[in-house]
Amino acid sequence: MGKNGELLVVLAVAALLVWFVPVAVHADVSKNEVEVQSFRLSVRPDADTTSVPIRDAKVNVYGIGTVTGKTTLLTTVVSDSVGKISNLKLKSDEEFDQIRFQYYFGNDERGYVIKQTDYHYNVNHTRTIPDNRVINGNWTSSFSGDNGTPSFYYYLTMLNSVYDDVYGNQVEAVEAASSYIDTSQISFKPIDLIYDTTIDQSGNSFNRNGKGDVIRSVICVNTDNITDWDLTNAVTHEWAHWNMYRATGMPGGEYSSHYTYNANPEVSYKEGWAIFQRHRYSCGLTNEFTNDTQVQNDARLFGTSTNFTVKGALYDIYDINYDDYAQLENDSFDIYQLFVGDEATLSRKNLVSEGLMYSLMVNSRATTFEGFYQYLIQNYLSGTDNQVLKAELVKAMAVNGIDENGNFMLKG
Ligand SMILES: [Ca+2]
Ligand SMILES: [Ca+2]
Ligand SMILES: [Ca+2]
Repeated sequence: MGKNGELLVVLAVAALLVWFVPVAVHADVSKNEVEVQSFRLSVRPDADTTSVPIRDAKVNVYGIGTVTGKTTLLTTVVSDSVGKISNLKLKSDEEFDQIRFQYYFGNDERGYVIKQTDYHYNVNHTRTIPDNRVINGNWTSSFSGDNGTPSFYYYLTMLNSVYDDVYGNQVEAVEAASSYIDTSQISFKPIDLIYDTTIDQSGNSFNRNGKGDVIRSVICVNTDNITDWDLTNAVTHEWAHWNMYRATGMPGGEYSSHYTYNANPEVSYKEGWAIFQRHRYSCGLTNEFTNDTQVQNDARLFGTSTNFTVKGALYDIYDINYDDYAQLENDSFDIYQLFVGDEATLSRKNLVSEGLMYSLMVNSRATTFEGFYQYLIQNYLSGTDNQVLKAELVKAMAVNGIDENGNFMLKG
């Protein structure tokens, strides 16, 4: 090859380089791909209110071709504990120039916030994909439409967070207790929450046979509940009914008030359990004075088959004597010292104790407080080693007017 020939080869190689480099770059930003490095969606009703992320929630991610008119589902994921989805490299057969994030208020594991038509509430956030085909950022929006005002969507977001916390706490508690008690019979099943302004009922409820078009067990949260406190109380109470129903077949049931005598002790137990769970979730082991001493200070409750009496007795099995509270009542029994005993932080004791109570509720299959109590005695306090602790339990129950067999002393 002569000099001219070599020059031609060099030029040809140079031309190839010039030709290939742009192609390689073009392949990196293919118009049928997108990279979601990080995306987070938060909801607020107005510019003056702090936004809330939609966390631990199902998210459908779509690619939309505005020219082709085609929408393709790219993936379905669950947002993390701060409402974020991240590190996704997504591809479609079609080119697309927009990306849509469809957030639901729940996930398959715990359930969703829905209407009584069984419609699953969701919100959509659509963005034009930038030239580098990378999505990265946090967005805050208000949503409204046929299904609600901006405030309503904000309450849906709060309800999602509350339910996420309640569910997570229960799962964590059972896990924490699993070293000390048999938890093999425990599983969690999802249940949806109906939050719907068209429901005509004053309170919240657990409906084992469904509600409206929903013909499966469901929880109804009244839409008058709009604060974090009210939503938490509603969810913890009805969630407790759902879990007891799964374990024992006990549905909700009629009662006049938490203070009135129930001829059927099953009513006092299942309602007392749900009130205990609601209260326990907010106050934990450090129960307040008025609550801890409620039963002995109210003649309607002491020794009588009422919802509050059972709640008080369950709380005393669970709570610990600590600091100033040790002198409040003659209750030196607690479930933690029976099953564990080792020192731990208050929050650790709280979690383990809740897991123990939940496991006893499930394992006993009890339908009355007496059944729960007898299960505890027969399985864990009948040995000669345990007579001191058993005597402490008997004393603690006597504070509530419950006898050594777990029966109401006066009326039950
Ligand atoms: Ca008490
Ligand atoms: Ca106690
Ligand atoms: Ca107590």
